[in-house]
Amino acid sequence: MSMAAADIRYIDTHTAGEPTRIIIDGFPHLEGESVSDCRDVLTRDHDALRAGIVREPRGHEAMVAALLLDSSIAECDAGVIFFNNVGTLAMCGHGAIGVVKALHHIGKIEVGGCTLETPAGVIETILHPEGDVSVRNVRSFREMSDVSVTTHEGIELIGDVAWGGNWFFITESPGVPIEPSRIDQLIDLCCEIRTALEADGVTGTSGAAIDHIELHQSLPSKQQVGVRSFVLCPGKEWDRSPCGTGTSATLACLHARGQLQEGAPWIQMGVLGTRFSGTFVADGDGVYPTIRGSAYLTGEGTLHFMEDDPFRHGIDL
Ligand code: PYC
Repeated sequence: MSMAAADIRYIDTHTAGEPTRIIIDGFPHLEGESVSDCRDVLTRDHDALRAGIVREPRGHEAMVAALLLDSSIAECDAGVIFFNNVGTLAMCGHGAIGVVKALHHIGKIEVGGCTLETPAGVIETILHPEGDVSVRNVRSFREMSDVSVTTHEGIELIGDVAWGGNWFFITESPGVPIEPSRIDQLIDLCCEIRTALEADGVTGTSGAAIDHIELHQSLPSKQQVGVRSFVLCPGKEWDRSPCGTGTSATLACLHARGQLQEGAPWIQMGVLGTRFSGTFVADGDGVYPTIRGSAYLTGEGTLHFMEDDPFRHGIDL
């Protein structure tokens, strides 16, 4: 009889449509002084297990996972490493909202505050009595403004490079409406923008790859201050949620442009029409953003990875 090489216990959630698989037990121990160190160990030693957890046939290409760990920082309730179908993420806003709901579901936290250590830094969350969750993200900032890129099809775009826990290039959608019927077109466009940025050597701080592309379109109603956005994640998957780190990067750019005041409300609507609300506290030329949204439990169970299963490390699509 075949042996299970690993049994991984998980809780599945979605935040504004974007899935998060929260790993609560069974992942090999990661030795490191910080969650950021543990992220490096995960990438070095357990990349195949990462892929098996999120990819088909146990998951799907759009799935993001959140591995819960102990944190060595006294004020943190837990550590968390986020990963997707192609690798790890420094931070994940929708994922953090899902983690808080899962921690509450298993009785680890009450309604109220919960502090988490992520590879990008410490974040402070609040599970509100209404059930939605706020995340005060890591310091976010605009790195470069008015960067010009031209895709190989000759579309010229001007955008900003910003950090919101991940690296983003943010620009207006050049005439492609941000709506579900245009998703294939939006993916192709964002892939082309990412390729053009790479070709032009445009990076974040210290040569970091800009692996998230964010397109904006004005909201139809003049009563709401915000945008509709589309985010291409590392790989070729798009964020079903309005993207928490993308919303954070947007708030940093708005602050840098003087277009939104500290404390003023902001709405970021994703391609599915779901929303995050956002606000920020200014910190010099950067901001501490807070995003707020809702997550829902969708399942829980144990993943098996049998030794004789040819797809125990997922299907590399
Ligand atoms: O919500 O920050 C986010 C996120 C990053 C990648 C997918 N979602």
